[in-house]
Amino acid sequence: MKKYINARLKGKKELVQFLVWDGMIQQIEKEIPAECETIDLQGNLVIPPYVDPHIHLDYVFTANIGETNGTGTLFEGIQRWSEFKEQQTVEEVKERAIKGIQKEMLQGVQCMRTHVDVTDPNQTSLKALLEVKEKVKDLVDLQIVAFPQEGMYAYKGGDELVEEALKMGADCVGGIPHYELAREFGEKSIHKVVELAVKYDKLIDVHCDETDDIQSRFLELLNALVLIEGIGTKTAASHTCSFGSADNSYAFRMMKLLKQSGINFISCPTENIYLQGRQDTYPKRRGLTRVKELNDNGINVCFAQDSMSDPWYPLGNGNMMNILDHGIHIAQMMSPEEIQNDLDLVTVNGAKTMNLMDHYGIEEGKPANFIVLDAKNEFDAICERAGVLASVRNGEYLFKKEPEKIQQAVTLLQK
Ligand code: 17E
Ligand code: FE2
Repeated sequence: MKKYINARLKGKKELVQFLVWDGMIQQIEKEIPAECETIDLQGNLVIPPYVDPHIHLDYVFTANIGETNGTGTLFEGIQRWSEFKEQQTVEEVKERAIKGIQKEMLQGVQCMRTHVDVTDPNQTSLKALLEVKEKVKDLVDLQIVAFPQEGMYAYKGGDELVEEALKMGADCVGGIPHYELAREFGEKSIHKVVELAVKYDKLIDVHCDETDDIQSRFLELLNALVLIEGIGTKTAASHTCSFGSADNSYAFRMMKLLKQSGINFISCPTENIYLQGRQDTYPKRRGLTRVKELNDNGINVCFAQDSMSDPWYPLGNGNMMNILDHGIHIAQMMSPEEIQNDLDLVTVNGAKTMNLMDHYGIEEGKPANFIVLDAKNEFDAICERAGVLASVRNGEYLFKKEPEKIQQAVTLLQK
């Protein structure tokens, strides 16, 4: 049994204690009299672990292996990846993916959803990621999306590869309608995604409308289909960049329908501010979906990393505070009330998107999974881009570190 004392939970002024036994949070109270090992959290902010609900672990650290992406566009990224992917082995994918997970884990992430390119008759990436998932299962919740990077209907047999991947053990059905050869094929792919999700009882996560082209409105169809099937809350629309460029009257109508289905949104702020707007001169669009409006309308929206050094995006380091900082700037979410809740965008909102709420959150009866930030409150955490002092899973440290210390040589303010 362990007792954590002086924990500052989100939105609470008073410090609390919590008792952990058998990897679970047994009790949260102001004062718990139990005599046992006691860990002092020193008034720091304790939040549920960071969630990265959208990453491509089969792509990480491949940015500079072949030709680099000279135009910085989504489409050249897909082309560069296509040239590269045939040469990779299961062992190489595993090694890179583990490196990517390790990087995120050591910065407080405990839940990840990875897309895996299944447009490969050998299923090299999927085989690797299924092994990795098993290997890391005690350290992170890892979900796998069967993602047809080169389309479902852009060549023959694409849809069958997605179905095969689901049978092999992928958790979610993916799609890329804006990349299909014609709008009708994009629509067909969305129908197929929903059909497969129902048939195999899987979650849905579609790369949806990752373009500035306002004619790309596959979100509308995806939302309508999952609404009718009653599986909106099991569905995520990733990127939805074109919705950020959409006309207000269209968005107004959509907001109501999106709320009705319970669909979740994943925005990748660093990725899409970098990839989108490439055909604009000036003014230049931001490429992000309507994060602030979705949030204001009570629609679940979260942020994700998407890439770590891949053909789409040269940087990316798995630091969710970095993603959050960019996201709230680009989406303009910095009112006092928004700052109070911004951490939700990289924690609980991601967990909801991943359908993890049966075991996610700092509550009695849930696993003792949490991180300790080097900050005393939400404002300081965001303003200072607070580091993660510790990550605890099932009551055990994944890591802990000392707060940063500087030796001050010069004093500016004299008493
Ligand atoms: N693939 C894709 O279609 N879009 C992206 N942003 C990445 C991969 C990273
Ligand atoms: Fe992606």
